Amino acid sequence: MRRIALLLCLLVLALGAGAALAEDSQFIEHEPLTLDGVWAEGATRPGEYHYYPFTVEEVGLATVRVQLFCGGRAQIMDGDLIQWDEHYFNGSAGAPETHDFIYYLEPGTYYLCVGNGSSQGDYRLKATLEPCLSDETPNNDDYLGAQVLPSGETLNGVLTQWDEHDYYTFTLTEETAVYLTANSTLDAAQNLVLYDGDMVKLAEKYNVKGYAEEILLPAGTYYVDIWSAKGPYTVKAVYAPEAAAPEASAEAAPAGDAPDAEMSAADEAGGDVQSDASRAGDAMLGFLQGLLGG
Ligand SMILES: [Ca+2]
Ligand SMILES: [Ca+2]
Repeated sequence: MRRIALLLCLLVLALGAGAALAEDSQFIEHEPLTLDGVWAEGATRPGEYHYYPFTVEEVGLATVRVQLFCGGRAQIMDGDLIQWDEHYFNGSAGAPETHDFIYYLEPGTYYLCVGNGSSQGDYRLKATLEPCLSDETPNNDDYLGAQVLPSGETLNGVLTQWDEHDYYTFTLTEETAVYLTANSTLDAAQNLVLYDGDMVKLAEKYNVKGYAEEILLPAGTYYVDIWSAKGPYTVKAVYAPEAAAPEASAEAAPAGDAPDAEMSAADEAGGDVQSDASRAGDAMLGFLQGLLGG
């Protein structure tokens, strides 16, 4: 009799252990989340982790909207399942909580994961991608992989989530008045730094919104670094003789323009702020000549 009781005890313990195992973390991979703004619906129980892969085909601004009708957590992860952001929710069936994950992403596969140890209830999520123009080449994160900035060509770039720097380069065969412009439509500042061939900093511009200046530079190689706030920008350098005479610049700059010329020129012309060049250039030229010429 005692023996049977012991066996029963062991059986109960074994069942308990089995139940505990069943409540362990469960990795559930769902169909990929399409970037078309259509809701994917689901439900989660404690210990369940619902993974939704999504693929970004071209660089752009991704928005993943997550809505929980319960408490819980959502994580956004890269293709190696390394989380870079998370949000804790305190929703309920009658009052869902919503969170948007918004990031500029490079092409690749990413994951959105819903669930944690205690989360129980319904959720839904949807994603969209706003593509950005980009002329970038790979490996431009440092000056060794700098992308050539052809004279007179406006290049589009994007500082994405893991982009610390985007480097561009141009080479002068003789002393040249380089007309350098950049623009950004972001509210946050993107900055520009000009380096010489030894990566010695020559000039720095905080917030390139409507940036334009003419800089007299000796022969040599130069690097332009765009960094800081995430998002798209344009950059251009005019340094070849044939492209150095902007035909329309005189007409493009009405006399007696407002002092806030940087902004208005940028707004009207997008990335191409010709009219701003003469003003900003004149102002900066003397300073830079002093800086470079001693
Ligand atoms: Ca980069
Ligand atoms: Ca970039």
